[in-house]
Amino acid sequence: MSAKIESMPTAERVSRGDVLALFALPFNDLLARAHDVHRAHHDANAVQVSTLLSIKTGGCPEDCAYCPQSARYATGVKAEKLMSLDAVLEKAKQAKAAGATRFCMGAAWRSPKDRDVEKIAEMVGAVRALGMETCATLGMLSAPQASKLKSAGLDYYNHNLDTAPEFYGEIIHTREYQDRLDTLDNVRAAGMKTCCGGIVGMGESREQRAGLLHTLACLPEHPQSVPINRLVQVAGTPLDGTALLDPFEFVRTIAVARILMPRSMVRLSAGRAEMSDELQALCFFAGANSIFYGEKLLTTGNPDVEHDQALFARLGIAPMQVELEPGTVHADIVEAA
Ligand code: SAM
Ligand code: DTB
Ligand code: SF4
Repeated sequence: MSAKIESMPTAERVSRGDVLALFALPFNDLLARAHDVHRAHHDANAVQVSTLLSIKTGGCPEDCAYCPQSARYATGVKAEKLMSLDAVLEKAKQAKAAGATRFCMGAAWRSPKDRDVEKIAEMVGAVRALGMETCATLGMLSAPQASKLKSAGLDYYNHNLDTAPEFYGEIIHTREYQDRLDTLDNVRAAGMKTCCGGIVGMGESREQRAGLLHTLACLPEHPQSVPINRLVQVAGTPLDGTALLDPFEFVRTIAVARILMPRSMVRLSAGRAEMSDELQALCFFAGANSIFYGEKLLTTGNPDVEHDQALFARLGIAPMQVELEPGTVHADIVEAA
């Protein structure tokens, strides 16, 4: 291993070659290294839990090749209208009662209209008043829209780079990589935390997985939350039938993300329903410390709450407590599962 990699305190000094060298380490060396970084910056036995809700499902004009919600693919997902405030609030209360500390609202939009942002702002305020952290993923945001959401109390905005710049054009044709970077700039400038990661298992090469992580680590600031999704293959999408990624390569991706972005929360995101408990445990050891919790992601399945609670108990993992910014409502202590 090169001295440069041994003493890699910040990603700014890291080249894509360095990232590839991490991927190429013997598995045990990579995991030991990632776990040390994890312990140095986080409680290794605490995992943050967020619940997702699709507040506006399907009918999306974009052509993301992985996505069941694109109107271009026959996936059986029905286009629905934006949910009402009351219905969203009810779901947030249920999520809180089940033990989630963050509520993430997702909409199948290219970008929201200003009148949509008004409605989402109301939802954000109401969810936050429950004492939950708030997150939204609504597509591209302008600077004024980002400010409006920040003022409403939105803690995190999720907007993924999805993959390496050079593979992106094979997956999405309806918006540019730069559009994504611009939205992230607007979110950061508004003072919100970014939740930004990508998807692996889309047929990309290891070099391209390294390219995704390298790009994330070279953003002006590391995203506070880095979701690593394993492609959920959905019939009707162009990526259905893609060769499955070696599970150890997935663990390596988590480990490299942990080393490159030591302080970020690394989210073991979509794809858990298809993972064994043992694979998930390896991911937690490699540095994953947040998950989506609840039976559904946006349109696809996620492990049952009871299953996740049992897995946490078997591993001695406790759900992380919420830490809302000062001056805002504080959540009750969430009982460990
Ligand atoms: N429409 C908005 C957007 O694209 O930014 C927000 C919702 S979109 C569903 C949020 C993210 O979900 C995508 O960027 C992608 O990373 C992830 N995603 C969507 N479909 C997926 C799938 N089949 N497997 C894994 N991740 C997926
Ligand atoms: C993210 O990175 N993954 C989540 C969340 N951010 C919005 C979405 C996963 C979606 C999986 C496919 C579905 O359920 O529709
Ligand atoms: Fe639309 Fe988002 Fe799905 Fe792309 S990922 S098709 S933008 S909902």
